[in-house]
Amino acid sequence: MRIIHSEDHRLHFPQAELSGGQFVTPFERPSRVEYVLNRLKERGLTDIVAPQAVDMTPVQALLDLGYLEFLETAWAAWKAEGMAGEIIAANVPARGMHMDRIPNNIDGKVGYYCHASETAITQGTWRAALSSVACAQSAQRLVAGGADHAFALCRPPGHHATADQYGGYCFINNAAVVAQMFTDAGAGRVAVLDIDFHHGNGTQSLFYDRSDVMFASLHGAPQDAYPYYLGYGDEKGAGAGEGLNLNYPMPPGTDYATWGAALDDAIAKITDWGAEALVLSLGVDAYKEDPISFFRLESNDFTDAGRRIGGMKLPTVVCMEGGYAIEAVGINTVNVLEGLQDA
Ligand code: OKP
Ligand code: ZN
Repeated sequence: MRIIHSEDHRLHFPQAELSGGQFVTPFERPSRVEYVLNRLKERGLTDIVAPQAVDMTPVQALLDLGYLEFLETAWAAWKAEGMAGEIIAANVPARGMHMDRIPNNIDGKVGYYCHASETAITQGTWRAALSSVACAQSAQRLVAGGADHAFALCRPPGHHATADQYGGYCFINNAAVVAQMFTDAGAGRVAVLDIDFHHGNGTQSLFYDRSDVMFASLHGAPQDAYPYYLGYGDEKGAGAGEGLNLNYPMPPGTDYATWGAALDDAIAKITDWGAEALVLSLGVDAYKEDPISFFRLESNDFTDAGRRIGGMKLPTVVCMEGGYAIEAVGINTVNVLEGLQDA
């Protein structure tokens, strides 16, 4: 399996994340990628290449142009306003306020385009986000060209990013861009399967009313887990997308028996629907030791999950999402990839 990786992910590393009322070193940090790369090499997965240049056409087709412009220019505007630190949202439009009037002031704009203030924007964030989507796009081209699988070692991750909001460590929704590229190329049915511990609210919202992309997500129940305000089981899609959004919210302490049953259900529905291609949003934060999550998967469960997903025999683009138990991130990620290949 070819792996697409860019060093430019390092351009995004905020000094701090707001967590529990304190500024802490971000959980989503560059060393996560190092652990994955080291494990890939240890396991003989050494076909690692840099991405081709980013193609903005599908990105612009899918996302809000004002949002993209904001991400590209926010740092300069923030600094021009004399702000001393990194960009952190301190205000957001809330109940009873205008949701669709965009302020001129950069501090107001930041809140408009942000849904979670733990995520900072830095000088290099835009370029890092573009390198991440470039990895995903190169992986898509390989799979569209006939490869069974390709792994985009995306960082920053993408699944919380919507058409016009960043948050949850995500800026551009890499997996959604891949799905869009498949449909642009003529695929009538593309499935996005999201096994990150957190609900893929961005991916859900981007495809909620579309008949050509099915979205299935296994995640911590929103009553108990970020992103809190989306991801309930009764969110089933709308209009032409009715029935094509599948949420599997699960409670604290969920183990592989329960999680694996949800996975099997999602796999059966993707298969019955007749998906032609699969995008796997691969977070490994369902792991028992993850510092910000509450499922109980063991490392070998990730291998089994990879096998079950690989059993669909669909052309598959894997996009890296979350996973914060730093040393196990490499093992668990590569376990999924090996399971996929073995299936
Ligand atoms: C991104 B991905 C830590 C709370 C962190 C945001 C979690 C973002 C997860 N005190 N909240 O889905 O792994
Ligand atoms: Zn996650």
